[in-house]
Parts: sequence; structure tokens; C-alpha cells
Amino acid sequence: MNTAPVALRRKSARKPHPTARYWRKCQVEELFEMPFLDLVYKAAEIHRAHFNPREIQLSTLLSIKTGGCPEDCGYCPQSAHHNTGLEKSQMMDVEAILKIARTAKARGAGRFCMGAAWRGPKPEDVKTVAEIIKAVKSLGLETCGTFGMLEDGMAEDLKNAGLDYYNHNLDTDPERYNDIIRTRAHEDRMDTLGKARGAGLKVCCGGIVGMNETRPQRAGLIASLANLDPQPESVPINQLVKVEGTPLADAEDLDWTEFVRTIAVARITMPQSYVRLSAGRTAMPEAMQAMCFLAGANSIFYGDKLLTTDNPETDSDRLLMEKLDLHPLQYQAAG
Ligand code: SAM
Ligand code: DTB
Ligand code: SF4
Repeated sequence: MNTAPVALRRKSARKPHPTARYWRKCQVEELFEMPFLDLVYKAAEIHRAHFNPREIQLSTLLSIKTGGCPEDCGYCPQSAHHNTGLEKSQMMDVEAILKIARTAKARGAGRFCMGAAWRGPKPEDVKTVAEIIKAVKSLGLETCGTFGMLEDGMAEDLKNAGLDYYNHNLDTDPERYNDIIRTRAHEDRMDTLGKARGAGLKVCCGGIVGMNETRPQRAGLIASLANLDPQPESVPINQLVKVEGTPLADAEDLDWTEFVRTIAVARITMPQSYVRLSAGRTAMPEAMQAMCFLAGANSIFYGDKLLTTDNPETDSDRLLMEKLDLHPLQYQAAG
């Protein structure tokens, strides 16, 4: 059996993560099987050993190029393979993006994440997004991009433009990857993650739960994330947003305790990562979100929209944070 963590280093510049260990899927499953409150308690203890539990990292998302994507991801409203009625749009211009980024900053976001519905960018797309990244970075925001698969040299160009994070999710258990997405393989994702690391970008990598997976398959997703070496700095855990017209529109609802368990297991296996309570929050009562924060989530998407679907209003999120005595993590721009 292979017991080595999955190396994401291409140029071996980084030392192995001090907590790097290999998580077997069955070990992650054992965590899932713990009595619910014992699991939450264990995760809360680990959270408190590594983070200030009052601090929540806030990322605002913007879709800078929407819809018409050639990939066939079964969950995604932006895929050209599904009939979701979504209106496609061309790349937004830099001034319109900056206006939204300024508002996000004024509302307290520390990171601005830009998404594009591409299989991957073309060389001319990289030039365009590099200009956008430079401009957003100059506002004093952390920058994150999610543009799909990268060719050689692209990650370096994005890094040089001032990109801090690259978001590229593993999305589901590697063993069922091609049940959900047929137009690429899990290995393609690993390749791009390696390129991002090799260029010195920080990695944001997570997945989706609630796609009719079994608990062992949820454990497989978390194990695949925890075995990345180094572990991702940010781990978005999305609850599937069921969109009419996508193949997963009628997926079974996941019980709320199972979602909280997933957050707790992500916290335990990735103690130093920011675990983001990501898509799906509009369907989550406040008490459930509070339980996720107790179980180690310390990041959210903050802003009225995700990419194409709704997210809670910023005012209600501010109120929730007030009620829970949580405050935004302050991002200090270098220099
Ligand atoms: N095209 C790029 C890619 O796939 O990497 C970037 C954008 S894509 C929309 C980013 C992520 O959004 C996906 O990896 C997936 O985790 C998440 N996502 C897409 N549709 C979703 C949905 N309906 N519910 C929850 N998460 C979703
Ligand atoms: C991530 O893990 N979740 C975000 C972000 N990374 C890019 C996207 C969620 C998308 C939800 C569906 C939509 O709004 O289109
Ligand atoms: Fe395209 Fe990304 Fe949506 Fe897949 S998840 S269809 S790659 S935008």
C-alpha cells in the first residue's frame, strides 16, 4: 500500500508540512463513525489549538466569465451540457470588477475570488486575468482565481500578476470522479494543483457533499484532500446547490448532522487549514452554521451571490457573526 502523502511539489522548494501524515480512507471513516458530539468536541479542541476560534476569514466571490462551459460537471449550472436557463456572459471588464471588489472590501471581505467558466484559460485569457488580478490586488485585497486547468507557465504568470490563491477542487471521492464528471479525470486536477504549488501559489482545494455519495465516499474525498502535500491552505466544503436542469438536481438531501460531521473531519485531518463553510448556506439554519463553526469551520463566502446562485445577504451574515461573537479575520496587505 502506498503510504506516502501525495506530493504536490514540482520543484521541491517547500519542506514537507510538519503535520504531514497519510490518511487511509478507513481511518477517515472511523472519524465519521464517532459519536456526533464527541466528534464535534474533538474537532473544536483541534481548532482551538491552531486558530483563534473567534476569527472568520471572509472571501467574496465573483463570476467574471459566466456559463457556456465545455465541461460536463454534473453539479454545475454553468455547464453547456445542461439546460439550466442560465444566461452566458462574456468576460467582465476590469472597471466593473473593481467596483464590486471595492464594495466587497468596504463590507469587510479580506479575499476576492474570481471564477471563470472555462475548461482552462487560453494564453490570451491569462493575459486578461493577469491585468484584472493586478488591479484587484492594488486595492489591498488578497486575490484568488479559479479558472480551470492550467498549462505549463500559466500558474507562474498568475503568480507574477499578484495572485495569492488558486482554487481547484477535487470535488468528490477519486473513485467516483468519472461518475460526476466525464470530460476530465481526477489526475488532471492533481496536475493543475501541482502546477499551482510549483509556481508558489497558495492552494484552495475542497469539494462538494450531498451528491448522493455514501459516507465512505465522503471519507474518500476528505482523505484525498488531507493527503495533498502540503495540505491546502483553504478547504472549501460545499453543500450541493441543486440547480434545475443539472443531472444532480434531484439528489437526496443530506442530513444536517452529516454535513457537520464532514466539517469536523476536515478540521481534524487538516488542522492548519482554513476550512470554509462554502456553498449551500442559504439552505442552512443559523444554528447549523453555528455548529459548523464550533466543529472547526473558520471561513465563509461573504456576499449576496456565489458564482451564479444565491448566498446569504451580507447584512444577515454580519448579524449572525455578531450573535456568535465572531469577527472577520483582518487581511494585512504586504508593504
Ligand atoms: N471552472 C473552474 C473549475 O471547475 O475548476 C472554476 C469554477 S467551478 C464553478 C468552481 C467550483 O464550484 C467547483 O469545483 C465546485 O466545487 C463548485 N460548484 C459548482 N457548482 C456547484 C453547485 N451546484 N453546488 C456546490 N458547489 C458547486
Ligand atoms: C468553491 O469551492 N465554491 C465556490 C468557489 N469555490 C468558486 C463556487 C460555488 C458555486 C456554487 C454554484 C454557483 O453559484 O454557480
Ligand atoms: Fe465548467 Fe467549472 Fe462548472 Fe465544471 S464546475 S462545468 S469546469 S465552470
